[in-house]
Amino acid sequence: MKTTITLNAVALAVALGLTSCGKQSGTSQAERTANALASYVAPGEKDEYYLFYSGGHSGQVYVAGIPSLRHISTIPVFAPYPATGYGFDEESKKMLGDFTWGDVHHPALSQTNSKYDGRWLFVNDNANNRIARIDLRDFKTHQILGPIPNSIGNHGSSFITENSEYILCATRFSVPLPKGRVADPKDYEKEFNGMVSGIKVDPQTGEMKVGWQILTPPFDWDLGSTGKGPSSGWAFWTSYNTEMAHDTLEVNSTQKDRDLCAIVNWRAAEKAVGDGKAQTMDGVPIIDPTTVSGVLYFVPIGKSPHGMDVDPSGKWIVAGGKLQPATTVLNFEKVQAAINNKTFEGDFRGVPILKYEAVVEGEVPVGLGPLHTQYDGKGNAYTSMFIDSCIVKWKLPPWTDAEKKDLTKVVLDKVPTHFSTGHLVVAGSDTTNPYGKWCVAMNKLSAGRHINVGPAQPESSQLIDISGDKMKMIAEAYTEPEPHFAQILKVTDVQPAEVYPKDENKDPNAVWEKEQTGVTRNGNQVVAKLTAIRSRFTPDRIDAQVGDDLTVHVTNIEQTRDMIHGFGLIEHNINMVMDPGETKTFHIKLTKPGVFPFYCTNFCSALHQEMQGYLVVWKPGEGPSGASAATGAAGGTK
Ligand code: RUQ
Ligand code: CUA
Repeated sequence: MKTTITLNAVALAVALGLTSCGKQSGTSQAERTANALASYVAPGEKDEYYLFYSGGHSGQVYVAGIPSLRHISTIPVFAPYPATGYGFDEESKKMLGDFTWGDVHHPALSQTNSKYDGRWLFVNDNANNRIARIDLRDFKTHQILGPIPNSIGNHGSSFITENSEYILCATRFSVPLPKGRVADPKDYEKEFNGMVSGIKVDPQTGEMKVGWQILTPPFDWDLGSTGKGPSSGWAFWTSYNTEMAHDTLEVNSTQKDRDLCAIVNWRAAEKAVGDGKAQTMDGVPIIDPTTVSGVLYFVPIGKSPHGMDVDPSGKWIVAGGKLQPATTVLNFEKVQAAINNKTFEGDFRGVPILKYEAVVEGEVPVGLGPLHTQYDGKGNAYTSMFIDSCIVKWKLPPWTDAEKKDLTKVVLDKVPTHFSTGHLVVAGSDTTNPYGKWCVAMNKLSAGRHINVGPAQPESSQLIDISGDKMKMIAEAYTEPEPHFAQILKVTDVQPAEVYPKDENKDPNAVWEKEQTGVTRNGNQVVAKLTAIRSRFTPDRIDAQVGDDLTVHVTNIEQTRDMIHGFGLIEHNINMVMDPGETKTFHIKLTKPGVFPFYCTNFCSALHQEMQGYLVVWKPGEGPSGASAATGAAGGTK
């Protein structure tokens, strides 16, 4: 009951736009000018950083520049995206499988020695239990792994280990396992389980596969992060349903003052599997922590915590208690000592619970609704406040005795945000060497701070300069639904390709010369191989018949940057887009007779409009037939 009142008060505060962080600053003319210049990137100049932010249930990843906050590019991941032809050619269709959407939450840049190595970006799909890998060589999705077996609600993910050995994931939901087994939700505690998954990443190629899993009680695992330095080999997750409620979670999962968070020794998990201590479920080695010790520990954290973020030194782990006006700081050295000395306060289903007082450094009174914490590498932490709508800067330990006695003293600064900040990101926070300088607040509500676009409002991102003692709100931009976490990468730390070099195109159906192009028939299999270059397709005519299986391979033989061609086929729901040097393929069954123009969908030259051709679908038995006739029908292009 008490909780309901609290939550209603929270909702009211949000609705009224009340914040306790003080008045909006930065409005004097001099400040406006300074802020404008700080984020201004003049025409022809470039941003200094990439901001990769999750697109939530749009299923995509968006790329913006910092400091301009301009949207630069969309990377389609879990949903078709006609603008780049994603989800129309055979390869991307196969990656998407049966799904046309996903729910992207937490992007993770690949790391070597706990620093970004500029190779890959991994993102999770909360909805369909998948992980995708974007290659930063071409900013495209190259693998979608999943649905992951024995995993439901892949939200506590994708957390990358210090040398990209694993993507670690924890389940938001619990179900009877293996998937497909049915039990009554009333028997939740007995029949349902959650899971922590270690997704193994190939160090050379980035190719992912499911490594192992750790069975957990049916808590709802929330956000987490991975260790480094002293906490190397460990990972941490909060949970918000230690009550193991299965209905009316708003009330029933907020009963306890502290929830059990998970401390996972992933190196020990890897070793346990190597030592044959796992049992297989749905093809995956599963570790049961009630019988395999040293893999999983619990620690109580108040109250309904959300983020759990390891600082750049690897020593401090900060959890944000959604319903407690404080962040909890764990000291990993104390965690290690508590494990070694068995300083436990009992166990839950055989998993030791670390004694709270033995591992906690302090609770910092940051304000209402602390969610996520980021770091600048200079001893400061920045916490997003969902209810107070602000970012709070505070000082990490070590603290003086006076500070320890009164931790309000370590709260250094607050800057209001608009409104209801979810995630925030500080450039490089999850590495040992944050770039610092910039923080981006990702706000859930923009509440009409923009020109009116009807009842649905965009989310907002706000750029905050954190280079000085006081944070400075610099700029604001609006984003597609719905940004969760983001990563910031220095532009000079990645080297994307400008074209696909011809000699690296290994597609067996790539064609580069006119003589290699054409249309061939084998039974009812018709194969067309086309080149695309400003401003023509060769051949520009494909003859086939109703009932044929048509496969079309198009190679963009340009080797000039940004010379992109599309292949849109009228009334067949096909739009492929080929970058310079790229070959793409689509396959369709021809079901209706007619003459169907195809055309280049990506503006490429003054004669782009002329870049077109015809697919002639004859009735069965009509038109040119047989291989030679079909080839000949390429009509003068040979
Ligand atoms: S969660 S607003 Cu999906 Cu990242 Cu914290
Ligand atoms: Cu090719 Cu437009």
